Amino acid sequence: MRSSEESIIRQERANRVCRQRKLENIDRRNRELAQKERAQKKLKYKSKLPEEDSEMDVDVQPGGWVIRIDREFYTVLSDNKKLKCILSPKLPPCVIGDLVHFRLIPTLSDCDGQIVSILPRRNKFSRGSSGNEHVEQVLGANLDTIVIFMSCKSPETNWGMINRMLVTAGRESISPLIVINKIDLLTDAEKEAMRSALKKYEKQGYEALLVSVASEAGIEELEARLCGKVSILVGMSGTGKSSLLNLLLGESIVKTGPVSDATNKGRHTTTSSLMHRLRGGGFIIDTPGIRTFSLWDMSSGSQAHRGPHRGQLTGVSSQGSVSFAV
Ligand SMILES: Nc1nc2c(ncn2[C@@H]2O[C@H](COP(=O)(O)OP(=O)(O)OP(=O)(O)O)[C@@H](O)[C@H]2O)c(=O)[nH]1
Ligand SMILES: [Mg+2]
Repeated sequence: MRSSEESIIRQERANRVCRQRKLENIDRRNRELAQKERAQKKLKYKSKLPEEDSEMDVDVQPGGWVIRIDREFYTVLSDNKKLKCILSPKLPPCVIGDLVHFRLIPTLSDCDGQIVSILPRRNKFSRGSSGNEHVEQVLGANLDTIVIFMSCKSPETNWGMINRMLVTAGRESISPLIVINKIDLLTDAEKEAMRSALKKYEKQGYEALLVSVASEAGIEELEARLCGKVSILVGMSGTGKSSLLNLLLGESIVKTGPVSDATNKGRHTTTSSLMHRLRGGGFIIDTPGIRTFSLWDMSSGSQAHRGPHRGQLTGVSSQGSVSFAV
């Protein structure tokens, strides 16, 4: 194994320990807060919201994990409970995967509380927004794996998007996993051609899998790679991200939709990102399909890839072909 890879793995392990400690601290604080709440239950709540400045110190606020975002509401997983929160107007928007502190506000009628701080992110997966690529859109934070989820047909594999996502994952030192779905639609010869296309990536140290959610080919191996990790599923609409999720969860929880016959493209069935707990351990985020993935932060300093695949990938948008620096 290359030494740069070893150091990335070491770093990832250290990150995971660090995150585990943060979660343990959050659990401890939550228990302390629950004790306080029990003691306060006998007192009547004030009808007005407390001023934010008069809150308890942030260290004793309960903490949790942002697992869903619906417009102005954030679902925070805390102590195995899902709480609906609004965001303090003093904060920038949260993203899925953010670790946050919040305060419970029993006087609010349509939600449980308010997020009052966001912990520093250990990494983030961003793109240039589809409307304006000079504006950053963070798709997820505090991640172990980016699952670049494409289909081989219906819709066709977008190699340029795969390459740009690999570059982005490398910059943030997040492990990428290329998954090509719907291999049940390929002839044997087409499967072979796809395998050899992926070999180019594997030779450079990237992991790649061919799967079929429909026939469940390759799904066991994919599930094993996701086990115990925080992963995000990203790719074009219609590639089968939500179908995979339903298969992994063992029930049809997430809405899926057919690919358009006219355009061979997905219909953007999933409209908001949502994090799910995997049966074998770990979490996975289903995201809405994306039309474009433009690299975020093209400044010269960020051109040097910081990830395990430093400087190797050079071709970023050619259809069906990739190029690597020797
Ligand atoms: N043939 C075949 N079809 C599949 C497979 N996986 C998913 N599909 C179909 O592909 C279509 C799109 O699936 P979805 O799971 O909704 O795709 P998605 O990536 O979540 O799409 P968005 O939510 O729009 O991003 C559905 O009709 C699925 O039944 C597969 O392995 N083989
Ligand atoms: Mg979907």
